[in-house]
Amino acid sequence: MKNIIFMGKTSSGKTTLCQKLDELEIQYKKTQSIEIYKNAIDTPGEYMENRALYNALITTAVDAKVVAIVYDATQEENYMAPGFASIFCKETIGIMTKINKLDKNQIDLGIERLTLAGVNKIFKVDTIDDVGIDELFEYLNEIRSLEEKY
Ligand SMILES: Nc1nc2c(ncn2[C@@H]2O[C@H](COP(=O)(O)OP(=O)(O)OP(=O)(O)O)[C@@H](O)[C@H]2O)c(=O)[nH]1
Ligand SMILES: [Mg+2]
Repeated sequence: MKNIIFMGKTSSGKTTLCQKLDELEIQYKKTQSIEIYKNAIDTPGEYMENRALYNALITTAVDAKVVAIVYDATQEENYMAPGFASIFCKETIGIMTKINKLDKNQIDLGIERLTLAGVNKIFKVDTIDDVGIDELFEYLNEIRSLEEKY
């Protein structure tokens, strides 16, 4: 079982997070289908943008301990339906990316949307500038060690 599955709209920063977690070179690569990394499961943005593809997200999420909704507040559209997190029946977190590019209004709106979607916890990160990544990784290590303990 993988630690985390990333889902969120196109260009929200899912693959970049996968590369960061696996300590790979950060390199742009459009995700065309579900991809398995050492520490994470990556999904294409289209799966979040098209409700007909939610089933693929639900079935793939079974193989992860935590669901992460990756939210890019530099994009105005919101693809997260209220209560979206409840379809997974497992710990669901929100990760707001590109935080260094955001103003306060964008951050507040992002928090409101992620909260409405039903996430348990929100991380604010900039994967490229290495902001907030340590907190996210610490949280993932905690999840991993809890799992080993019980
Ligand atoms: N400044 C900044 N750029 C980011 C961040 N995360 C991702 N990017 C950039 O955003 C672009 C898209 O990132 P990806 O990680 O490929 O996005 P994705 O969510 O995997 O997109 P799809 O595969 O299309 O679903 C790339 O050019 C990244 O370099 C971030 O935290 N800060
Ligand atoms: Mg991708």
